[in-house]
Amino acid sequence: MSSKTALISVSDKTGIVEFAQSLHALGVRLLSTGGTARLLAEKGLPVTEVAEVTQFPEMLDGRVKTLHPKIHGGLLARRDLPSHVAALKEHGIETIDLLVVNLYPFEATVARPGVTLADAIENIDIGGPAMVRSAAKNWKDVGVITDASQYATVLAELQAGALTAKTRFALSVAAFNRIAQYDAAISNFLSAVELDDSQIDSESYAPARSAFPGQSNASFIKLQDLRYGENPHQQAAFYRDLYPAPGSLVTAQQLQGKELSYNNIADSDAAWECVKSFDVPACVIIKHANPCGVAVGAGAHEAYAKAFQTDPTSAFGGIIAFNRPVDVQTAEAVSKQFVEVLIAPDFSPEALAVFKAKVNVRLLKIALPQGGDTPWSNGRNAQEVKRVGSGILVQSSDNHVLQQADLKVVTAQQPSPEQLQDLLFAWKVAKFVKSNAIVFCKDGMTMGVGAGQMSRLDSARIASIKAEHAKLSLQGTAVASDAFFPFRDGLDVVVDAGASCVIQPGGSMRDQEVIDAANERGVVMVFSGVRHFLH
Ligand code: 93A
Repeated sequence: MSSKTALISVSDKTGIVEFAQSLHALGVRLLSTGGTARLLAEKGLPVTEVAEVTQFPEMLDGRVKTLHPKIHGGLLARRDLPSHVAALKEHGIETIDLLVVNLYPFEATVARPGVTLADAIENIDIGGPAMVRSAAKNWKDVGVITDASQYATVLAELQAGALTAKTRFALSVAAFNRIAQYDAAISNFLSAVELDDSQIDSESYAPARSAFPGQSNASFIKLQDLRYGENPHQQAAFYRDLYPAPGSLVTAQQLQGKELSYNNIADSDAAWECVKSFDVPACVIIKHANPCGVAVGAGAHEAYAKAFQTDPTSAFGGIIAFNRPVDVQTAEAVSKQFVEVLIAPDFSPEALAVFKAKVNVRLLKIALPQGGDTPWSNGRNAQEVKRVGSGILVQSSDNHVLQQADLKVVTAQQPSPEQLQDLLFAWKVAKFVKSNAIVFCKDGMTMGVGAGQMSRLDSARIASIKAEHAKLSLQGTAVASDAFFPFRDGLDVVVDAGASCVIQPGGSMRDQEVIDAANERGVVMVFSGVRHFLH
């Protein structure tokens, strides 16, 4: 590849010196922009500055560096068209055969908390994407590198002679993908900015809420390929939002253990979202996306002991989440059971030592969200997406939080303060149980969970069978039903099992029949006014 020319212009300079050295060793002439040229020259490489080629200095604080016919002509000219070749000659333009660009770090800039609009704007790369598009369009004659991960492949082919057409085309496609992703990041960020007139000229204006949330593009970054999907014959990968909500699963740090599987990730999310919803120390144990034990306690240890008691059989191989740091006492208790994933805001060094020997246990540390109101935490990620046929269903997340004041007591009998506590706890848990959900609770712990049944009656029956298996008495329990009882039979089943109070949305045509049944059986019933279907 002698007498070939490469133009190198990179913001992230990782690996660029070694790559340029290898190009130089192959006899490739190096052109470069200011900062990149300085670095390469420092390392002793012969490099020509773009400014020398264009006979124009970089100007406007670097906003105009490569936007010049001498550069774009060299990238866009078709080598097989005599008219193009003649035009190059007439204007003294030399061809560029390889373009190496990575763009101003827009995504990293706007991911910084408190980023200003001015900072974000300054990090919108103009010349870089323009060159990338030129080179990618002219893929038959030009190779375009947009990511450091491509250096090795490209180098290997150049060392073997030249880039193959196949590789050049693949690089072109990757380049357009990168530009699309970059532009989506810009459009996403700017769509979330609500510009206040008084702040238009302010350099330090920090973006606020989205003015047109519906306009923003969803934009994802691949975190990793997964070994397989829900089943071994399915392929899978894990992507994250460009702007993850603080305290969300993708912000987790894995401290130890095997790679997370597809099902681990799905269940961990269910566990973490549920445990996060409690203010007091809580523990959630998940199996197949459903809680099989949820409890609150004086601390993590007590919460775990109670949660485990709900359904020790199902807890085997479960995913366990805490909303408080795991101490050594809790770690020792948990390590007695088979656990797939353990999630907490932190682990004490002694707790970590307990799991040292259990190399397969995956430990995830996730910082609890601190609140805040940034465009990337207040709704953008609060969208849920489900694939159906050749379409997608999108909805805002179910983030309804029931307040005590929202409750409507519909029976003659009023709830005691303890019953109220248990009803609110049961309701909180029911939101995270797949429909139809029936959840028995007492004293801040689940006593029986019926999940994912096509009939509410069956969920109620299963919940009491589970309590029986766990040798728990359902006498005096509070029950939550995620949707209304269409008939009195569901209520009768839970009261027969021992429930003394029930929370349900209400709103059935036969509400009166169900209320009469509750009065007749002498139990308390309250309406929440909201439903928590979960599929
Ligand atoms: O400010 S720009 O939009 N205008 C340009 O003409 C231009 N040409 C290259 N940004 C431009 N670049 C970008 O500069 C590249 O995409 C790359 O990210 C960066 C490299 O600058 P330096 O070599 O000075 O570090």
